[in-house]
Amino acid sequence: SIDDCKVVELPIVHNASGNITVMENNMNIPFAIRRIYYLYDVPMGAERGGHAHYELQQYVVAASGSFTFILDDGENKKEVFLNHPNKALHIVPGIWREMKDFSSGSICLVFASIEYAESDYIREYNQFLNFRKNG
Ligand code: T46
Repeated sequence: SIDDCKVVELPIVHNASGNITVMENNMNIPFAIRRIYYLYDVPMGAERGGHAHYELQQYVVAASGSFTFILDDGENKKEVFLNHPNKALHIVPGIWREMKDFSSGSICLVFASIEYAESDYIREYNQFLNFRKNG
């Protein structure tokens, strides 16, 4: 459910010349990373997402700027605002997501548990509700 989608604080290695945050399999991420992608140059007012995944889970980070995720498990919805590179949103499988309010120059960095496969997408909201109810 959306209660399993939590914002996790990532460690910061800080010194006078700046910060480093590390994503390392089996250290600070609860799945093995199989793919990384990032959204950028998102025009003002654009909305993305509008789908769920059967298997994919993700850690999502605002590497720069900010944006909002709307998460929906078929029963409840919540909005999560991400605006700092040391905060990761964990999205578990089977969650409908939409994204909005990308700030100018923002970068949405995603660590993903599986390779890209269109067959892992649910792009029809009614099909998503049916999947949530009946598996
Ligand atoms: C999510 C948000 C944050 C590929 O060819 N390979 C890939 O790995 C990905 C992610 C996408 N694509 C192609 C497939 C589509 O033709 O890029 C196009 C747009 O993909 P998608 O509809 O997945 O884009 P978003 O930004 O709506 O969603 C993506 C992720 O799929 C999604 O899981 O949480 O980024």
